[in-house]
Amino acid sequence: MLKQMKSLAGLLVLVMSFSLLAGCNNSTDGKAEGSSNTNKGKKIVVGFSQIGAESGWRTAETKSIKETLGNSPDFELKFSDAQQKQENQIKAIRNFIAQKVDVIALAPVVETGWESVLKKAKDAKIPVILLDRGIKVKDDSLYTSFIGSDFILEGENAAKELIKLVGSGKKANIVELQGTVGASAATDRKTGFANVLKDNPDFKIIKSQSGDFTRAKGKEVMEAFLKSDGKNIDAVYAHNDDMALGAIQAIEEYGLKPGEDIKIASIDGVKDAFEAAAQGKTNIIVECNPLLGPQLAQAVKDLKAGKEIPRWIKTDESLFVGKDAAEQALPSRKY
Ligand code: GYE
Repeated sequence: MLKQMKSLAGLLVLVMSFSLLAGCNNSTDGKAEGSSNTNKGKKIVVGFSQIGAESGWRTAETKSIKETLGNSPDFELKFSDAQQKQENQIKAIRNFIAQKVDVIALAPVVETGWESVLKKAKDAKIPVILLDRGIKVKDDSLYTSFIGSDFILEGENAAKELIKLVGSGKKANIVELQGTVGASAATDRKTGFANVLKDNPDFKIIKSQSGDFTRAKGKEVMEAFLKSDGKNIDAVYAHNDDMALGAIQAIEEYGLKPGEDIKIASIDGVKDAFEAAAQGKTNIIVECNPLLGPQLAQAVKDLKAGKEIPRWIKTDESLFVGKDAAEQALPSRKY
């Protein structure tokens, strides 16, 4: 009996301390979420204005930032999704300024139109870090740093690989699926590709239109291209994988074989594109790394510690051509 009572008491103590612990955890979590006072002076508050969720790439970027900054004891992340609209991003930045965040991270949907809101951030002494896309401003001091890829190089690499694949003595009619109009990622990827084509006049862009970086629009535009130019099309250059994946569907529905009858090159490196490449449905993947959370976290920490951070923080990226390369890389793809 005594033995039983003892173990019952032991159990009670255990249960009580457990619920105490759990209660403790809950209340700190609640406070951390609800009021900023608890952690003021400790956590670095970062306001992130994200473009939207138009592509697999962007979803991966959001996840990386939420995982790195959202789960860290060093940061408090304020996240805002602009649903592809610049006006929403401007509103979000104004809110971040009003909330006196420590740093603003901005993934700008387009290149122009940022001057006045960024001037407000500068006047409020809040540094702005650009993430993944660039902007055009007369006053370079309106942002501190850009974290992201070299889109011109990506476009050049896509063109070089496509020429190699088709054969440099051959001719090819190419259709281009552009990204969002006015986005640096679209403008520069177009420029890079065109740079290489200038020296290879047998490779011509016969049609070029925006598919807004989405799968649905990529498919829609490709359907129109096939309707007007059909079997005359030798290759597709898509500014991102999602549009290429839409194009693959359109080509199949048209009755041709993507990756064989029509060669495909695109940029990003999302898993779905690797899966399509492993099946031979697309040919060239130029990687563009969306996992920018750790680099953003480091840049913000350095900035707050008074260190100078590079004007352009680049990411390591690779190229994948053909079925075998895709198959080999697939198991280790992180996004
Ligand atoms: O390639 C595309 C996304 O800005 C680099 O935006 C980014 C691009 C990316 O929607 O998939």
